[in-house]
This record gives sequence, C-alpha cells and structure tokens, in this order.
Amino acid sequence: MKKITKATYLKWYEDMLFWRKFEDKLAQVYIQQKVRGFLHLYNGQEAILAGALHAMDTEKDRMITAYRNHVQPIGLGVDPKRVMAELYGKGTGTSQGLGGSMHIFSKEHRFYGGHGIVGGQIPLGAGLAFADKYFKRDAVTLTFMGDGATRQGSLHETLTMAVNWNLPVVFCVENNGYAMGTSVARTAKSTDIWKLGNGYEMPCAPVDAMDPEKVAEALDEAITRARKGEGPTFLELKTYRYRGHSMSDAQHYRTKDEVAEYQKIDPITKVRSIIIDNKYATEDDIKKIDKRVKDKVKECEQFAEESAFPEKNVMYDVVYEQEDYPFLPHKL
Ligand SMILES: Cc1ncc(C[n+]2csc(CCOP(=O)(O)OP(=O)(O)O)c2C)c(N)n1
Ligand SMILES: [Mg+2]
Repeated sequence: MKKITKATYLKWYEDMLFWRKFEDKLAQVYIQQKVRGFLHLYNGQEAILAGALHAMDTEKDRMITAYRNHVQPIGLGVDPKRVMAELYGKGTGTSQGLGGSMHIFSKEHRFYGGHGIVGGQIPLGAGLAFADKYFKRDAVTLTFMGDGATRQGSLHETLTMAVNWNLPVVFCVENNGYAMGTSVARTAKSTDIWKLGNGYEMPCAPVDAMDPEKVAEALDEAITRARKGEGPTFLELKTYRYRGHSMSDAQHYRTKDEVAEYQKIDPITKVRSIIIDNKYATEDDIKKIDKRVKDKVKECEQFAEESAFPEKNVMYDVVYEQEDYPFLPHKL
C-alpha cells in the first residue's frame, strides 16, 4: 500500500472537511428550496471515502454506489462546482442538471452513479468488473451499498456469480446502523453483516470505518487480491450517519445521545488530533485549511447560483423517442 504519511493525513483532513462542509451547505440550500427532490447526506461516513481513495489506483479503478453519492465523484476528481450545480438542477451540472442529487455520474472519472433503487447498483458493479476481466483491463471496481441493501436478492445473486467468475470487485457495505428508520438488528437475526461473505466462501471482514487508516488497509488488501485475479472480497465498513436518512426524516428511531456518542469518534476530529499530536501541522496551519475549505464551498455555491437552468429542449434529447411517434410534436 502507498505509505500513510504526514501528507496523507493533511489531505485526509482537508478532503473530509470539504466533503462535510459541502454537504452542510447542501442541507442549508435545500431548506431554502434551491435544491429539490431527495437529499441524502454522507456526514459521518467520510472516512470510508478517504481510506478507499488512498487504497485505489484512481487512474484505473472504478466506483459505484447508491444515492448517498455527492462526495465520491469529488474525491475521484470531478469538479465540485459541477456537482453542486447538478444538485441545483443547472445546465452546468455533471448531467446538465437532469440527474439531480441521486444521480451524479462521471464516466471520465470512472464514477458510475448514483442509483436510487436499493441494491440496484450491486449487479452493475459486478458487471463493470466482468467487463474489465473480459477485456483484460487491469482495473478493480469498488461496489458500495448500505446495510439495508444487503437484504436485497440482487446482492446474493451477484455474490454467487462474482465468486464463481473470480471478478475483480470489492463489495463494500457501509453499515451506518440504519436503513431509513430500521436498525440493522431489526432486519436480520445476525448483525454481523460481513459474515454473509462466508456463505459464498468469499474473503470477508468487519472494518472500523470511523478511521480512514483502517479502511485504507482493509481495502488495499482486497484491491490487491482482486488485481491479482484472486476474486472478490466482502467488507462490512462500520460507520454512522449523523443526519437523518434524507432531509425529511424526523429521526424518531434513535436518540440524540446515540448520535452524540458517535460524534465523539468523529473521523475528522480524530484525524485533526493525530495531525496536532504528531506535529504534522500547527493550529494556525489548520485554520488556514479551514479557511480554504470555506472559500471553496462558497465558490461552489456561487457557481451553482449563477449558472443557468438547462434549455427545455435538452429534456427531449436525453430520452428515447421513436422517430415516427405522432403524439409529441415538441420538436417543432
Ligand atoms: C428497491 C427499493 N426498495 C425501497 C426503497 C426505499 N428506500 C430508499 S433508501 C432505503 C434504505 C436503504 O438503507 P441502506 O441500504 O442501509 O442505505 P443508507 O441509506 O443507510 O445509506 C429504502 C428502503 C428503494 N429506494 N428501493
Ligand atoms: Mg444504512
């Protein structure tokens, strides 16, 4: 694995803080109704992305996830201004404003969405890995899913085939404790989701995903295995989301104390104190990073605000339409 150094820690701090603040801004503009539709935020889960990016070869490897998908493309190099514009529904967005919150996508950056159907992305992730194997491309696909998605049949069908065909894929379950308002304990007899891998004789393990270093180590091992042609791995990344499932969640299913307990082991706070304790940076240096992050978020907001909505005709350019269909004379 690439060495974890002072530079790694400083990058982790700045990246994770930016992702958190970017999404805090989204929450704010959502309340102002500038962003419409659903909005599922990643606050609390950032160490997963930070660790994953460290372990990946970001020039080759791929990522696919569900609808909690605003920061992953940013981590892979997509311009955050365009991600924010997409959420605003603006023409400068990653999908010309037509996808919105749950559907960020960038083929150029090997980010394949952004999927609203729980578990829908799992077979697609295996499909990407199948293509890489078939065309002998040296890439690995990280297929992310929530704890709730592990109860979908699509996971089990996919695991069967992925292990049988030795596909270069890592199944990453982001166990944040809940599927909407339903706790993991209420969805299955065993709460050790990682053990599902055993049923398929697939290497599997639990990971402390409040710590980017632990995530990086586990993913490095899994990615190396996949790249060597030794097939898939199934990881349970134990994390927590601080905000509700989406912006319209009253959160009656958990206590404020529970959220506060997890905030005590917050990945950003933890990385910050490692930086200070090891003298990787001073409090003043940290303040400079915080300011840079704040300015960058502001820049994204401004870009999204100032961009224009797409032209109406764009809507008709992106859907299939039969040439001789007589009932929609919109292209006149
Ligand atoms: C097939 C399907 N069933 C139900 C839903 C409604 N739904 C949206 S998110 C969600 C919970 C999924 O939880 P989890 O997989 O743990 O992901 P998290 O939101 O915690 O990231 C449900 C049931 C859906 N989108 N798709
Ligand atoms: Mg969940």
